[in-house]
Amino acid sequence: MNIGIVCYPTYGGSGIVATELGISLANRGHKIHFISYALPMRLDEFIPNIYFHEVEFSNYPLFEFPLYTPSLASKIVEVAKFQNLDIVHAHYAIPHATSAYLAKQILNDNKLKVITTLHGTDITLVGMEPYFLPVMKFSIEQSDGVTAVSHFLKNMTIKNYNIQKEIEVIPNFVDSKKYSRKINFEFRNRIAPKENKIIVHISNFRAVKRVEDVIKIFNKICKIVPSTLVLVGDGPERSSIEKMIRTLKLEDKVRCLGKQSDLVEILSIADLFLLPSQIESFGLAALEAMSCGVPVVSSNSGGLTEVVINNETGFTADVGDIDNFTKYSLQILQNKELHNSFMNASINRAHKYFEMDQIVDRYENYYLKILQS
Ligand code: GMT
Repeated sequence: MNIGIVCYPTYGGSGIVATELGISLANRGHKIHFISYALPMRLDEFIPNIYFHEVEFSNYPLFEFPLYTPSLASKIVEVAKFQNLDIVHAHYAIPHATSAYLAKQILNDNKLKVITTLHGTDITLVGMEPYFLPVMKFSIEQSDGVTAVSHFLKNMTIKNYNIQKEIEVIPNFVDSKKYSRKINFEFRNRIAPKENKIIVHISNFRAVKRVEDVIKIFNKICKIVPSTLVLVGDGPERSSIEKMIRTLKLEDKVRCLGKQSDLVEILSIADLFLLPSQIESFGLAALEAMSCGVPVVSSNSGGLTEVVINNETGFTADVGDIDNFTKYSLQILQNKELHNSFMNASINRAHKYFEMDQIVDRYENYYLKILQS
């Protein structure tokens, strides 16, 4: 198949899923055309069957804001026409599903199918704003196929947008060959003293991730168990988080690494992964940690409970319940037997239910179904 993938190229789950899916489909012989305003993050080497088409947009002085939606639609029209696309797969609805709809109308080609994958805040937060809602509802309903990354997100979409359309749940995935525990001891000893436990948090440091809670929980843990906190990622909350670390005098115990490309090396040295988000439609970072054998303590909101199984692969707690997050974290860090059991259960769950090949099969079959519709 000739498949156009429209995604955000930045450090975020939807872009990562789109890129890994595209690479995997390209390895299966499909021709994949990425369409975005910059090269997606994990697409930094030449891969046969993968092409990148950059969306350019005007900065003409009359426009106070960049007009991405029509520029993207025009680029989709061009790529679909000259590369003979069968499918345009839009990851994250805003504005990708809208631009894809527009492109299909312009092409007036019923054979071209538009598939939209809903990822998270496009439904749970941003998409609910009154200035987006009618356009989102319309764009989702007009897509030839719609998938959501969790049952939670599917139900929320139906409820919030009153959508009658069938939504297929295809969960996110992990490449277990890549995401497996490989400890680099030299790196481990550079990050923390030998006797310390290592706690990791990875996110794009937005308010929804509640990174402040990570610091509050760690501040309690490190008073009981010698430990080091490793923070990976960057975003709007980073400066205030670093200020909080200084105020609490935790500078010696917290490593703020910023954006990192080799997450496996970092996850492989972790004893615990913390994800206290306000809401997650799925929680890809938790799945990648589990695949590397790291027990996760997360909030019990949204789709996280479809990934992290309470008292089996880790623990889940109410959003903002710092005491319980701390209690559960300490249980894992202080009980080797429990840690090992959660570690094995995490690896098994990641591989049994979320293995890349199995999920990419599901996307491939879904494409075929929509093409025949
Ligand atoms: O919605 C976001 O925060 C952005 C989005 C993204 O594009 O990075 O993340 C969402 O999609 C990921 C991939 O499907 C999910 O693993 C994340 O849980 C989800 N984020 C939220 O729901 C907050």
